[in-house]
Amino acid sequence: MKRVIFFLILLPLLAVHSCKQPAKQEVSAENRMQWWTDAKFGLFIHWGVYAVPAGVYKEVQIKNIGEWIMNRGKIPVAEYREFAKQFNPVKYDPEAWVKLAKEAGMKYLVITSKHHDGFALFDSKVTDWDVVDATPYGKDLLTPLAEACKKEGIKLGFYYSQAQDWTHPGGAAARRPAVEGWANPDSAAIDAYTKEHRGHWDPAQEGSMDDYLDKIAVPQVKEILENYGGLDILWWDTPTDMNKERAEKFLPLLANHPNLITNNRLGGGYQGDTETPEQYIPSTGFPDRHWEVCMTMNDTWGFKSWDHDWKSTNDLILKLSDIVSKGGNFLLNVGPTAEGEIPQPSIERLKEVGQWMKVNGEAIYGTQASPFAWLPWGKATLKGQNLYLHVVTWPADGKLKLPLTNKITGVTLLADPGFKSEVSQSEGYAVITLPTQSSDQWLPVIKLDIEGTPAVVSPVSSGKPGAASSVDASASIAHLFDGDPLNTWKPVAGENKAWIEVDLGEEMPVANFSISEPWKPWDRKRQDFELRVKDKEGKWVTVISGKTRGSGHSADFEPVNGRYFRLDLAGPNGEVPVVNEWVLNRAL
Ligand code: H79
Repeated sequence: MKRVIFFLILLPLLAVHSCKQPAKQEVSAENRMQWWTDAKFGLFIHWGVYAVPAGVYKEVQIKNIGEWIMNRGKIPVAEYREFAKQFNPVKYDPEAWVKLAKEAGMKYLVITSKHHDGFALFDSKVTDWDVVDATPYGKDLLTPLAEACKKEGIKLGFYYSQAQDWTHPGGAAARRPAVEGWANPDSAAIDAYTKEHRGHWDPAQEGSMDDYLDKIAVPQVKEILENYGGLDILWWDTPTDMNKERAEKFLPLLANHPNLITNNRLGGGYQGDTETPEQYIPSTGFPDRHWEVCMTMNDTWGFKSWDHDWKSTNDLILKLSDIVSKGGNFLLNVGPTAEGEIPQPSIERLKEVGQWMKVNGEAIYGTQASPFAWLPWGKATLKGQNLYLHVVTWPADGKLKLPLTNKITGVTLLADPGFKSEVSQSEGYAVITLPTQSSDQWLPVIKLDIEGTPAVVSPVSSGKPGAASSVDASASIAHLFDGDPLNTWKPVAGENKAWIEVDLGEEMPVANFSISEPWKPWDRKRQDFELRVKDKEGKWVTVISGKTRGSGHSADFEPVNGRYFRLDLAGPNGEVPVVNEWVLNRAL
């Protein structure tokens, strides 16, 4: 229900608010984030009009993620709006969705209140492109969901695409020219138009982005913040064409919600509370930031009828364990259909993950990152005097070796109360004797009671002397081995290839290396690396080579004996390579 009068009232109010300094940064960050860091596991829900075409336009399967079909299929605005007439989620059962999230062991959910197609799942007063005005269903979808969350004790987050909006004039559009076989017969002409028009593909999208922000995005964010009983999370997405001034249009609203958790995707240099690696697990985490991996269960966020590429339950559990062992959260997605049903394969997986969580949840909730730099057989989490060992590869000889010197006073297998085990401790290691087969169907977790805070064996490269082909004046070789993942080594400007070297002091078997790289959201700049070891004749022999992940890299390999190791690096696109921390781990 569009009410122009609303702007007239709202705009002066906003002007007054924007004079105030945003209070958000001033609220105690740790208290505000506590429930979130304890929660670890949440449900992402991508739902909207894109569930109607469900990955098919004009009988052609449109590649890529389903909620991007309008963009990838170059669908004109008027034609896309027609899909809304078939968006009739009569099977929508918000209470069942929330209960499913709960059964999976999730503590919060985040739903797309508006995605890049501009369609609102709520009753927005500033547009008729919403579920109430544009669909036969005609009811706000988020009110009953918010109520169900409150009832079930699940925290509530709304995703909101603040910059990209492909239907309201002036909204941004991130669009590259097509490379695939597009359904639209006017592909070449539309791609040419896209190039000239800020990514748009339909003249109906033209307009001022500032007007769009003032008239649609900012008022809608006010609506979602105020009309649903208070949000716990506001999940921005894609800062396309955003700048500081545009981002600041939203800040007065946020200042009114000091406990709200926001992510790093607003743009304009605002970091928000959380980093948001999308569709990948960072190899070393982000030690100075809260972070959350968001990921799909198949290969799309919004429902696609033809995507059956489901990750296994076991894979999802391993991902949760990996993320939590690095100190992050996991936001796992479902894409309901236009009828309002979560796909059956998603339901099955969530229920199975929930079975695992029922038994092993104490190794997840409220834990801290693993104190170990590396474990060859799995992951670990820590909670007070308990170390949880997530045994990914059960030892064939039944002997689990742990580089820990604390006294171990108890050993339990969470999945098996009758479990018996022996522990021997010597030379800085503990060896836990296990049955030769795990009794957990999925990832078995062993709980240790330990005395004192974990005293772990440092990586063999810690504090060791290094060398490099060159060192920039702002950097230092020692930064590579000092355990501080925030300071860097880099070569002098202009050197896009460089090497770093470490002397371990004596020959020893090495079986893993990791490097952490400076993290810039949306950057994902990959560096080429080649790890080499000096052999008996003094020749450098390759151990492993590849590309980093753009946020670090970690790899296991067959143990190699050596004292001197070297890492050859090449920066992306002629830039200098940069490394924060380089760790070599001894075979156990
Ligand atoms: O909501 C989900 C995505 O739609 C959204 N973020 C998650 C949570 C997102 N928006 N932009 N991006 C992610 C970056 C997107 C890149 C791609 Fe594409 C979209 C890769 C493939 C499709 C655009 C079109 C770039 C290449 C083709």
